[in-house]
Amino acid sequence: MTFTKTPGWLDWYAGPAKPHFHLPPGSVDAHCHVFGPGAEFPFAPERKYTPCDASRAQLFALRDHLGFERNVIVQATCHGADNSAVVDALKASGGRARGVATVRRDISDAQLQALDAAGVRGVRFNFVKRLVDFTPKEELLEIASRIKPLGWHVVIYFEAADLPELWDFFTALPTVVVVDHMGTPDVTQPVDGPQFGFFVKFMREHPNVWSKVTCPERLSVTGPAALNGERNAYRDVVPFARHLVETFPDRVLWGTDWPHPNLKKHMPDDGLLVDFIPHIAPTPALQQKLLVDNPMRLYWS
Ligand code: 0GY
Repeated sequence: MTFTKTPGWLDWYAGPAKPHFHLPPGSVDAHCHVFGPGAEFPFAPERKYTPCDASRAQLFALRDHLGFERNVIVQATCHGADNSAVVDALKASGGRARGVATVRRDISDAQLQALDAAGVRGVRFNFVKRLVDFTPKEELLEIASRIKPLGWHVVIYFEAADLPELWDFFTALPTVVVVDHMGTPDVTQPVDGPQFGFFVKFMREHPNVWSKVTCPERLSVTGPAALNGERNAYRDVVPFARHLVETFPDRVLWGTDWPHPNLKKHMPDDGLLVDFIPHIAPTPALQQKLLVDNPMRLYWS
């Protein structure tokens, strides 16, 4: 099957810089995706966007170029609840990738077991309306209760404005809960303002909640421009990510978000994204937790 990309689609950047920052040995890119290839793994009929292809081989080449050891591959919404492309990548990774799937309530126990055997360790519940249709909360709670015995966790993706309304549902989840992209703060608001303060409270009051300190390229208003010739792109996002890394050092994860779905203005250089890390995790001890210890505990133990 051939697919036509969504108009205005930005393809991932093919010539990333070599990072200046040297990742600690064993680092995990804990949020990335594969797209198709569409001819092999068709995109889902219910998708809200049609991306370019981004194959497992291209992901693994990026992993090696940047200096990562492992990947956590998150099911992208353009594949709906058909996890074949992720499972294929996990199986080809030689144990160096784990996955986060999207499942519906009609999934059988045998299918869950097969996903587990392939390396899936979580399910993603997506509340971003431009990406998915609404799924009833009781269906999600049922899924959460079925994946809990497998030792899996739930990844949640939502927009900051929706956290108050979703709070009761999130706090009822019986597993570890991993928030995508810091709960998508508006970074023009103060880091100690009410919006981000509410997210910090969510993490502080619930020790089962983790956050990915990811997607500066998605959240930034100042953008990728460097200041004073330094590699300090996306600097308006730094205080938010750094606050979480320093406050909850054992509950943060980092990832590239390659191949960066649905960016409208620019496509980041993944090498420069890696150079963002020491700005948000300024000490070797924090870097070790963020990049190695935390993802290994959640995905490989
Ligand atoms: C991300 C962000 C986005 C998309 C998806 O699964 C997806 O389609 O996650 C987005 O458009 O904000 O985490 O990759």
